[in-house]
Amino acid sequence: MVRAYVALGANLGDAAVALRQAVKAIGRLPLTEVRQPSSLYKTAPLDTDSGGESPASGADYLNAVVEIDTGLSAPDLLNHLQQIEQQAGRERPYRNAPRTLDLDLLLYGNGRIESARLTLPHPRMAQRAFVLVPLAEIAPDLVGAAQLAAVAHQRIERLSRLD
Ligand code: PH2
Ligand code: MG
Ligand code: MG
Repeated sequence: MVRAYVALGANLGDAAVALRQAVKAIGRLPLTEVRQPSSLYKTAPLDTDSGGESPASGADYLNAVVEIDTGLSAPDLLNHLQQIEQQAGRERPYRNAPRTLDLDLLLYGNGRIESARLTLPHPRMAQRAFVLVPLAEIAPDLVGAAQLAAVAHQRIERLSRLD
């Protein structure tokens, strides 16, 4: 089994329901168990295409991170995560369009991968409070104080438990 972390995000439709259902769906994947979800967070939308992550227009997101143990390979896990996105009605009309559900693989053990489909660790996670803050909640050893300080200007508010 490999310890892995998945970031969840949504800013279209009932995002809280989408994130809760996604955690359940991840727990039903073959060879996979959810160890713990973070709390649910409300976050300012960021433009993640602009190099540094700058403010974007659009609705606030709900974000969370879930810790799992999995016997799936990283590419297989990614396939399953994309299936869950599709079942949640995810459409991709353009890059960074508002989404009913976005599942991003952040970390897969100590795995380092650079393929066309998948880069691990997630190359931009350190720039995003909406990833680092929930990750630090459930895996404090993985996030340094300096990393959190670097994204402290990004708006993020803890809402409630996710489970
Ligand atoms: N995801 C994006 C683009 N911008 N902003 C926030 N706050 N949360 C996200 O999950 C997010 C975003 C692309 O996946
Ligand atoms: Mg994604
Ligand atoms: Mg994303």
